[in-house]
Amino acid sequence: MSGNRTLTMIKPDGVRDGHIGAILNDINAAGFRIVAMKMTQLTKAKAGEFYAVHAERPFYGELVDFMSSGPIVAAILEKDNAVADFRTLIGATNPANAEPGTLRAKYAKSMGENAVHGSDSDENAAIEGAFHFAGVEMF
Ligand code: 3AN
Repeated sequence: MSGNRTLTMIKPDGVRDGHIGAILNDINAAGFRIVAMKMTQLTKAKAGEFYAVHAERPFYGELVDFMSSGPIVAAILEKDNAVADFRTLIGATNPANAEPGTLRAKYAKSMGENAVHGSDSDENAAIEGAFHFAGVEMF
C-alpha cells in the first residue's frame, strides 16, 4: 500500500449500535475513497495478533475480548495524507476528549468501546491492510 492509505475497522460496538451506514457516510463525506471493505468477525487469536503491540498493557485482555465479541467492518481508505487525516476524523481514543463532530464523539461510548479504529502510521497501515485483505480484494 502507498502512503495515501489507512486501515479502519468499525468495531463491534459501532456495528451493534447500527452505525455502519452513518460512519461510512461520514468517511465518504470527508473525502476518503473505499479501496477494500468486508464485514467479518475476529477470533480471539486474530484480535490478539492485531493488537499484539498492546500485549503488555493492562487493558489487553479486555480489548481482545471486546474486539472478538461481534462482527466488525474492516476497510482500506485512500486519500492524500490518509493516516493523519483519518486520525483527525475519528478523534481522541477517549470519546470524552474527542472533538465535537469526530466519529468517536458521535458514535463511541467509552475508551474501550470507541467505535472506530484508524492506523497510527503508514507502516502500520500497510501491515494492518495486509492483515485483513489479499491483494485481489483491494481496488
Ligand atoms: P487508538 O485506537 O486511538 O490509536 P491506542 O492505539 O492507544 O488508541 O489503543 C488501541 C485500542 O485499545 C483503543 N482503540 C481502545 O479500544 C483500547 N484502549 C486504549 N486505551 C485503553 C484503556 N485505557 N482502557 C481500555 N481500552 C483501551
